[in-house]
Amino acid sequence: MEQLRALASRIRTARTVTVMTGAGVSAASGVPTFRGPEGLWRSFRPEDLATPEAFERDPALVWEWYGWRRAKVASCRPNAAHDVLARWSRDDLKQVRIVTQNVDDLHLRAGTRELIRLHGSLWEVKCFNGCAVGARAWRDDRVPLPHPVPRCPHCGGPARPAVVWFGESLDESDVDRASDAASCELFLTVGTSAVVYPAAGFVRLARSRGAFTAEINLEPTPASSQVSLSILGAAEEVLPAIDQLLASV
Ligand code: BV8
Repeated sequence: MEQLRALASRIRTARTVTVMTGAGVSAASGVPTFRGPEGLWRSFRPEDLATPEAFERDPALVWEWYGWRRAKVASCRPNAAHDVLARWSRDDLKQVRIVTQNVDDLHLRAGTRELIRLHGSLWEVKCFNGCAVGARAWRDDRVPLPHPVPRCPHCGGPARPAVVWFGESLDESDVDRASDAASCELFLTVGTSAVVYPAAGFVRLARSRGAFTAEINLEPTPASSQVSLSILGAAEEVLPAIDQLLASV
């Protein structure tokens, strides 16, 4: 409880707060995490399927995996962790920015303002060949999608999920916005194993710019030794508890 009070008082006094989230924030909604036991699909690790090479090899298999994840997320709802962060992001007295690695858009469904999505969205699609018009992602919420491999409506080539695959660079404007957000008084990382880069590098960047850094995670991570305060716990319990403390004074 002492740690929660310490973090709550830091949040209370900070004018600029940035929260970086990972799959752990959506776990309580029923969305499988990446490295948790339920992260495996069939026998594939995410890193095996979330690559341009895997799509080249077998686009139908990759789309089957993304179809499975879309159906799963469509049956889920934002949880208390998403709701608290969404409310903080709408607080006009404080600049709270949410940066996420998640592609499930549950932060958006919870009403988060100005969400910075580092790795794209399961609900957006773009042209695999990157044709002139199709390179710009479009939204497609249909579950299931009508074809095993959707086509680009502009060039007729295969369409792909508009997510950032391993070995692909992130969108420059998202990285710039996330870097700006790392200039803050308090940087909080929640529900991430902190192993995927460049996302895992932002806590160190924030610290190097003088931010007080903190972590909320079910288990220790490589970030635990980098932050000033590491709280072991479930996001859907710890965030509402901190929110209560903030409201109580
Ligand atoms: C790139 C979209 C330029 C797709 C994703 C430097 C060092 C080492 C490697 C690299 C490096 N730089 C680049 C690399 C390569 C690579 C990388 O980082 N590899 C890792 C595996 C070592 N990075 C890239 O390829 C990036 N691109 O760098 O481009 C370049 C290119 C080539 C070479 C050099 C440079 C692109 C990375 C983005 C990939 N796309 N997602 C899709 O979703 O299909 S990443 C994906 O995995 C997620 O978006 C997320 O980022 C990551 C999963 O991590 P988490 O979200 O943290 O989830 P995880 O399951 O791991 O952990 C959950 C945690 O929550 C656990 O700790 C658990 O205990 C906790 N938890 C569970 N329940 C709860 C909880 N906590 C609280 N409450 C709970 N209830």
